[in-house]
Amino acid sequence: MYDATDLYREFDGERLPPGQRQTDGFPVLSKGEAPAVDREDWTFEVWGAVDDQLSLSFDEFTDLPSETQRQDFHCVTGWSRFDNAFTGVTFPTVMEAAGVHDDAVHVMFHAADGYTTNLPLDDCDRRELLFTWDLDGKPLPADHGGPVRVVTPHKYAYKGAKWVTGVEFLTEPERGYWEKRGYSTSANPWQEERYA
Ligand SMILES: Nc1nc2c(c(=O)[nH]1)N[C@H]1C(S)=C(S)[C@@H](COP(=O)(O)O)O[C@H]1N2
Ligand SMILES: [Mo]
Repeated sequence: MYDATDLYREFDGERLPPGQRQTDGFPVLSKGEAPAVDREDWTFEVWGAVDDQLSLSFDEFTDLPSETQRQDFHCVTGWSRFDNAFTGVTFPTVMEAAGVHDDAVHVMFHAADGYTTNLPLDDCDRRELLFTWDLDGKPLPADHGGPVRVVTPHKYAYKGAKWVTGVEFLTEPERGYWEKRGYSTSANPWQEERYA
């Protein structure tokens, strides 16, 4: 299994980022109710600055090359959950499938509940940014974003859209749901980038 739990070394920090405490549970944080999406109706779209717009069913998406990674999860409200095993497709794999244009610099993630979140493309083009459907060997629970969510162990977890429905490649930065409300675009937990 690919181990992404030591990526904190890149950010000159400790495994537990400053101001965080470790939790054994897995709290649920959403802006509203979990939307009812099942694997059969789920579609994944890629659009914007790409050669090939994608529209994939759950079976088509999970047929892309996938892997299982051990990852930590850091919530901006102050808790971290260590050693989650997530199975999914990496962001670079999606980039390759869509053929991202050279002028793409930014990314917007879209979700079934209307949630959006943005990141610079360089922060997304990383192996540990996963589109995952399986947590600790079981289908990802709906309240944690199943059928498929994004996880961003190098960022606070609000960058990881639950119930993800698509990725938009942008040639200019735009702000997502929490970013418009004052949260950080870069969201590096080791720099405590909580607010803009
Ligand atoms: N679609 C969607 N994704 C979302 C959210 C949301 O409200 N809707 N909340 C974000 C926030 S603020 C956090 S901390 C994490 C929480 O993930 P969890 O509920 O699995 O702990 O999901 C993120 N992804
Ligand atoms: Mo959050």
